[in-house]
Order: sequence, then C-alpha cells, then structure tokens
Amino acid sequence: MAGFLKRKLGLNAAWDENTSLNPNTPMNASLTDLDVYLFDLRGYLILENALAPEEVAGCNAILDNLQHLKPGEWVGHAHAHTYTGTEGLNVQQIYEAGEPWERLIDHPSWMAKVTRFVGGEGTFDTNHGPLFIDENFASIRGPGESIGMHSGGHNAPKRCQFRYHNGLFQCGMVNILIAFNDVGPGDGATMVVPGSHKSNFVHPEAAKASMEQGESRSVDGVTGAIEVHLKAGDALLFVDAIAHGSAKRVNPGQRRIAVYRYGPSWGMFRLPYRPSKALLERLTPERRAIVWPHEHKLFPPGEEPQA
Ligand SMILES: O=C(O)CCC(=O)C(=O)O
Ligand SMILES: [Fe+2]
Repeated sequence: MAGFLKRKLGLNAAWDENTSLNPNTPMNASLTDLDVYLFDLRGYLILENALAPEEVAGCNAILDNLQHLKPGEWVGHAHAHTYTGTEGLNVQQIYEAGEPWERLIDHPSWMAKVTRFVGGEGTFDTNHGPLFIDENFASIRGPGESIGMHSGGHNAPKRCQFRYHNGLFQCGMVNILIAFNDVGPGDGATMVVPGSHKSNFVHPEAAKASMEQGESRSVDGVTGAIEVHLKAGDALLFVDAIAHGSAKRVNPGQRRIAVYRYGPSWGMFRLPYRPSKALLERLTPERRAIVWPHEHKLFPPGEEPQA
C-alpha cells in the first residue's frame, strides 16, 4: 500500500504492505509468474474458487429478490438497466445491494492481480488511491439472450487499453466477471478472442457478431473465439481491450454473473450512477477509497458541492 493512501486514510503500519488491501488475504491472492505470462499473452486469467460457496450463496440470495426487476426500476440504490435490450437484466450499482456485494469491492482473491495489472503505483495514476471501480453490475440472462462482440486491440480507447511499459502493466480497465452459477456449454458463456487485446486489425467477422442496439447478436461461431466456462464462485479477469462478448444462452434457466470494472484512481463513473451516502458511510476506508477516490473536493466559497 502506498504511503500516501495510508496517510489519506489515517491508517497505521499494521495495514500490511504485502497483502493487497485486505489483511485476510488467502493464498490464491498472490500474483504468480504464470499469471503475468498468461495475462500478457492471452489478455485474461481464470481465477478458480475466487469466492467461497457461502459468498456465492449470499450474493444469490440477494439476486433472488432482484431478478424480477424491469429496466428503469430501482430497488434501494441499485437500478435495473439494459445496454441493448437483448442481453438480459443488468442490476447496476450492485455494490449497494448488501454486504455480500460490498466485500467484492476489494476481494482478496483478485486485489493483488488487479492492482498490478492496472498498475501506476507511485505515479499520477494512483494520486487519489490504488484503484477506482467505474461500473459494477450483476447480470441475469435467460434463454435467447446474449451480448455481441465488442472491444479488441485495434481500437482500444485509453480507458480500455492494454499497456505494458517500462516493466509495468498500465491497463486502463481490468474487469472481474464472477459466476454465481455454473456456466457451461449452452449457458451463454462469456466468449473471448485470446490475444486480441494486442490485435492491430478488426476481426473480419465482426460485422455479423458485433453488439448492436435492439439486435440479438452473439460471439457464437466467430473464428478464434472461445467460451470461458466457469463454476459458481470462479472469476474471469480480463483486460477490457480483449475482443469479447458472449454465446447465446440456449439452455433453460438463468446465467448469473457480476462484473466489477477497475481502473486508475482518476477515472470517472461510466454511467450517471453515483454511490449513495449510506454506502459511503458504511464502507471500510479501503473500500470507500476504491468506490469514490475523488470524493474529497474543494469548491470556491459559497458554491454547492456537485458530483
Ligand atoms: O456478458 C458477458 O458474458 C460479457 C460481459 C462483458 O462484455 C463485460 O463484462 O465487459
Ligand atoms: Fe464488455
């Protein structure tokens, strides 16, 4: 943990340097040479058993009460949303939905890896803190639903870019996609084109597979794309620059996942959502620093604070 953040958060030396943001870091939190090699090569890692069965159950119990939401509806500080109208229900601001979701903000199973891949420690990138979550949502998808292909190294905007420079990763957006039930063949698995975060060319089959408003597209059949099968509690870590999307769900039932997107501390929220006061007040300082690193602002005298 950088000294500036310790000072900012008023933490003392007992907050261990080597254990990412959480003192209870388990063994699987470490970043191995193989993780580094495979993330660089393929643009993603699979983190098996990232969540314990009780953690999965805790999140699922909350999702059971949110699954009937329609886009536009609020429950507490979480909001039902859709990107294309064909990819199922997104429950945005899912970190507002209870402690089982709050703990994912700085979960020890991925913090060390995400922190290293976003990088920037000791530079302006960590001016406000180690990381920032610019979007977080749960996704519930049923039969016939999918998300089309998007991203790819050929046009990676800075916000989503894969970058390795001067011995350090400097990725703009590292996503953690967690499975809350088993996702296998026919379940509408996330699909990636391994290595495409470094691609210089748009995929020649993008026209038929790309995300399109109101059209049900999927990555099925795209040359070079693979389905990422996960067990409940596994997580897929990927740089957003990788070309990705999902297969169409053909099996009955639901696919349940969530995505937390991490970037540098100066980032801005992707969507107009902002964390509630209640959430900010109850979060640990470590989590609060990731949820809203730039919360502390100085306005000219007499001017109202605004986000
Ligand atoms: O729904 C999926 O499997 C893919 C989600 C996705 O595109 C993302 O998290 O960026
Ligand atoms: Fe995506």
